[in-house]
Amino acid sequence: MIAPDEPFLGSLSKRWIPREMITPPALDRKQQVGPVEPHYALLINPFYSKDANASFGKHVLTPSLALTSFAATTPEHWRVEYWDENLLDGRPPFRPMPGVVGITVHLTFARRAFELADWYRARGAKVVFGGLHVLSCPDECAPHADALALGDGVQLWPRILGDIEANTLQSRYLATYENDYREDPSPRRSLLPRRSFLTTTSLIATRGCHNRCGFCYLATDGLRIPYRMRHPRQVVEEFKADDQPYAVFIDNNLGSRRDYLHSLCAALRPLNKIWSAAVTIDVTDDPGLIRNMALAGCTGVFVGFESLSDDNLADSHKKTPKTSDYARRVRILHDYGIQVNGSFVLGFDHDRKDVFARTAEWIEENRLECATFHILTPYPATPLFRQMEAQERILHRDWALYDTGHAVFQPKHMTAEELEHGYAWIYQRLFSHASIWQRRPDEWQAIPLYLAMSYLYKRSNRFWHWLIKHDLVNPVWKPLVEMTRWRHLRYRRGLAQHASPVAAAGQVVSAGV
Ligand code: B12
Ligand code: SF4
Repeated sequence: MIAPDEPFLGSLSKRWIPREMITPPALDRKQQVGPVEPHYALLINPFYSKDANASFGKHVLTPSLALTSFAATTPEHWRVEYWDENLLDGRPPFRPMPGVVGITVHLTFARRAFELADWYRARGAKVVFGGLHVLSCPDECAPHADALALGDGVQLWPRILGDIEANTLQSRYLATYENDYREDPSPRRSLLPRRSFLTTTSLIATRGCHNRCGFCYLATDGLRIPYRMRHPRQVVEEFKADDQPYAVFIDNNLGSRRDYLHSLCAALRPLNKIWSAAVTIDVTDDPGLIRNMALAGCTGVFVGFESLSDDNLADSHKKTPKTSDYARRVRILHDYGIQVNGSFVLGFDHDRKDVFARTAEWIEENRLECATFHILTPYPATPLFRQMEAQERILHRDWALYDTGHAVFQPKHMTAEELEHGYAWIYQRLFSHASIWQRRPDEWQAIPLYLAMSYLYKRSNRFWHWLIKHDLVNPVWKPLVEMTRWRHLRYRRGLAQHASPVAAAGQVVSAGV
């Protein structure tokens, strides 16, 4: 039992973080550059500051598809390069100077995106922005770019490049997400540095979500993403083509349409590979689906529980089962050998100072292998932002701090400082030796692997930093991933022979993002 006031009884130890994980590489203002290569496009994922409380591993688990998805539509006579500043290889290249620089912009790294854009534009490149922040705050982005892509980049990118060639570039381009998702080409994963990510196979099978929670970016004004699915065959082909044993689905909610997930699982099963995905907990309404997921290689799910208070969930308009039934549903997943990475949002209006102790206790009691915490963050242009603004509770608009690790609004039943302290406490609690041990699997055979994984993921930020710096993430993790796959295949063979779940073999790869 954790006392409700335990998080506030003492001070917390300061977490280690190297400078290069909180400060972007410098851009030399006096730098001279050579001539521009007109048909060379450089695509940049800008630097963002990391949170010392969480695992550095999550940033190199799997890449975002923001840039590779539309890179696939680049005409053949263009040369494309990809640069992710978060891989700690320094600032993006400029020799030769790209004719076009495409940058994805989220609110947390908008400032860095603007700095990069100003730097490249001053030296002759055309800069194109796209991504979530461009959609929610276009007027803030416009002064820093030659063109804004508002909406689906897959449709817009070839048009933009064509207009650059014809010298008819417009300042704004607009595309909806109404089109047939099955017509999109596969993302161009060959651009990615393979050694730098645990797996380069970020897959996406569906777009949108059947929910519309008030705090989610999917509720952004003007953003309409109807539910769309790729053909299971396309997903399978992409998985095979990238030749990795493990994939991470980055869909908002892979379980939105259960009939679809059943058919996707049937298509994935013969691959004998493993994967993880984000789903809502209502997938457990259908235990047959959970069984099929396990048989198809699912080793972990990332579940947005958000809160253990029904009132908070009702306020957010999240359609979800009662929280009193969450524990039973977690057991269904565990029974089929599927790890649960629970995502929790802290600071809702019904949260009091005991929320941190209560949440930690529930996670330990139900032996969630992993948990991710977020301070409630009102993203601009969402219903939550409008509500907070109307109530004069927004503390500032420094978007860099809208990273779910900072309190940017006035919580109802505690101070902003208490919310940040509780957030740091709960991470430290869940990453502690005692908590890791308490959540160990029942089967003793599974314990050594569980401990190895937990310590590597949760307590080894120095090691992660070293792996990232030396491009060793994939080579070092690959044997562990392969070991997990073998164990999972053995488990699946047993499961296939029984109508009911069989004892889980214990997994290694942590679920989701
Ligand atoms: C993969 C992922 C990650 C990865 C990689 C992140 C990275 N920046 O490299 C990891 C695990 C590291 C991560 C971390 C975090 N993430 Co994240 N992540 C995602 C996830 C699951 C998938 C992103 C993706 O690939 N989408 C698919 C692509 C195809 O869609 P897209 O990005 O919108 O791109 C399309 C268009 O926007 C456009 N486009 C985009 N960029 C450009 C650029 C140009 C030039 C053009 C023409 C077009 C264009 O074209 C694309 C095709 O249509 C999303 C949720 C989601 N499903 O989108 C969350 C999401 C982006 N993450 C989010 C958050 C909050 C975080 C964290 C802050 C969480 C945390 N506390 O740790 C961190 C920190 C990252 C940060 N500061 O930005 C939020 C962002 C909310 C917001 N309003 O900004 C999201 C939306 C999740 C959510 N439901 O809230 N994340
Ligand atoms: S269920 Fe998840 S992805 Fe869907 S709207 Fe709610 S928070 Fe967003």
